[in-house]
Amino acid sequence: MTAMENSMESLIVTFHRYAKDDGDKRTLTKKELKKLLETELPNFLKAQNNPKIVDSIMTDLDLNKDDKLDFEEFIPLIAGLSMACEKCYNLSLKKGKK
Ligand SMILES: [Ca+2]
Ligand SMILES: [Ca+2]
Repeated sequence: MTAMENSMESLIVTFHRYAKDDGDKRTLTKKELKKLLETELPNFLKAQNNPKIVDSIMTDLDLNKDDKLDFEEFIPLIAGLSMACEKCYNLSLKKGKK
């Protein structure tokens, strides 16, 4: 597999690993989302410095308002974070060139 295929697979596997906690592996409850963020994205959580961040992520992403995130609702979070990371990456590249 290519690196990109691996990244996609690891997203899917990670989603399901946390989603299966309550027996329904197709969706993340708020509790499962919190555990995923705390374990897989601790630096992101720290940077937010907001105890309500999990609630607001949930509200933002849960398009059909069932208080759960399916994979389709989860992906925009990763896409958004990737875009933010890419900006930081570009900034650090520029700094590096000085
Ligand atoms: Ca679940
Ligand atoms: Ca939902």
